[in-house]
Amino acid sequence: MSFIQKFAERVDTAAISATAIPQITQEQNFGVDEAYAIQAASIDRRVQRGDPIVGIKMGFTSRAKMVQMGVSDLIWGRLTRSMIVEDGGFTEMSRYIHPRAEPEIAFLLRKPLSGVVTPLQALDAVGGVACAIELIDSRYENFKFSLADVVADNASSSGFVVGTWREPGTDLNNIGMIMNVDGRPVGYGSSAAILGDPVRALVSASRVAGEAGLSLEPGMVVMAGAATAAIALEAGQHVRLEASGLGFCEFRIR
Ligand code: OOG
Ligand code: MG
Repeated sequence: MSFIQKFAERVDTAAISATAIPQITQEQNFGVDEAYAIQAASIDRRVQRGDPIVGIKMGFTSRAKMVQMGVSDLIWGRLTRSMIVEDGGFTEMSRYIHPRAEPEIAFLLRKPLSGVVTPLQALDAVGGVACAIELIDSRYENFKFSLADVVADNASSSGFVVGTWREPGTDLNNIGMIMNVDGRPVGYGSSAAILGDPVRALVSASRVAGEAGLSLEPGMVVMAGAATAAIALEAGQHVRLEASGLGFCEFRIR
């Protein structure tokens, strides 16, 4: 078995069993290209189990996130169907190791998108925009990793909640975002923190998907990355994101 397959199985097992593992780069050093191969192989195991890819997520698209995690390269991961958490619904703490929530913007594609595009071309492929919360849950102990580790671990992604889709006409470059936990505001940000405009995250998503030979299809979702640092979660909490002009989305963790 190649080391790609070995580590793909390792991160996949850690994810499905919600068990933390040591950083895999401590065992064997590898680069970012190999890390994406591990990610692809680990997600392929899920797809084989009947859990299809429903979109992609961008990560480290804001300074706040780069500073929080000490990583300064843009990364991406794959979203699969089992990661969907219903807006207004519940998710189980037992599914996670040490989950965190992030305020994000999501795009719903109405046309295929792949390769190098302009912001206008990217927007032309969009059928809806919404506020969204990503649940991240690094499979590594203490939420500590190198760039290659986190890429191999599907960019820490473990779930996502999307609010009501709106017409894509909405200007996205200065959406005020407030994260509330149990009714108390715990984080503030603006969508401007996401590469200056979340549409740029969509442009990057198109490029990286193209490079990976993955085509983003109509109906798929692209998550633009967090506008603020992530918030650590505890069982019993109610998490709600309010986004000016985009309404809100929320879930409970039990
Ligand atoms: C990596 C995932 C980063 C974002 O929105 O910036 C991310 C991590 O922080 O564990 O999802
Ligand atoms: Mg995120």
